[in-house]
Amino acid sequence: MALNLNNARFVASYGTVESLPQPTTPEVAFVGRSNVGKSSLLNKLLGRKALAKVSAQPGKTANVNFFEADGISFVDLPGYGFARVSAKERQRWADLISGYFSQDRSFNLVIALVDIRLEAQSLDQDMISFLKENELPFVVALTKADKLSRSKASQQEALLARQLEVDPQQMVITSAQKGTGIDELRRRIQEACD
Ligand SMILES: Nc1nc2c(ncn2[C@@H]2O[C@H](COP(=O)(O)OP(=O)(O)OP(=O)(O)O)[C@@H](O)[C@H]2O)c(=O)[nH]1
Ligand SMILES: [Mg+2]
Repeated sequence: MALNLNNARFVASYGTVESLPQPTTPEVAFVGRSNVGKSSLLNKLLGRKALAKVSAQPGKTANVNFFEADGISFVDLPGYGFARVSAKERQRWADLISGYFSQDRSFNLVIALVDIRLEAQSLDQDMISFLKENELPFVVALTKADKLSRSKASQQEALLARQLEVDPQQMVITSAQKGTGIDELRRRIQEACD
């Protein structure tokens, strides 16, 4: 049956690893640097403008936020990297992200977001290495493609595939603004959660 993400709802926000709920559904998690577009892409996938909070200021998502649609949990994680928050807060986020992934959960798909405009950043490289080492199923969503021409976007895709050592088949060019790549991501989610 086709995935039906039309009845998405916010479940809850968790600020500590201990408070995370027991996994009862397949999970699709969103990871990536602060400001890369995690919450925006999640909203676009779920067809809702403001389900997850979006901000031009890096560091908007400070907790692990769970959403639910069609029996799948969508997990919006805080960004890592350059958000201007205290070292203590940054550590709390890092603990949340690694704590989430160290639990015994149903990791059906991780959507790893990378800004299509930049060269691979060391934090992106670390994230991809982490996903590979832990054998987590993942797809790389290259974000904000509306900011590049189509030819430049495919050039960047090839470059980032090389730099991150990811098969281009495992990458999807996306734009939360224009809807590029959303159908493709929905297909990947459906496959991963079947
Ligand atoms: N042009 C363009 N801007 C985007 C796109 N996706 C997100 N943005 C913008 O990028 C900024 C950050 O978006 P968020 O979705 O809040 O990013 P995030 O990764 O959730 O950020 P944190 O929660 O801070 O880690 C916002 O100003 C968005 O409007 C896109 O596809 N195209
Ligand atoms: Mg966010």
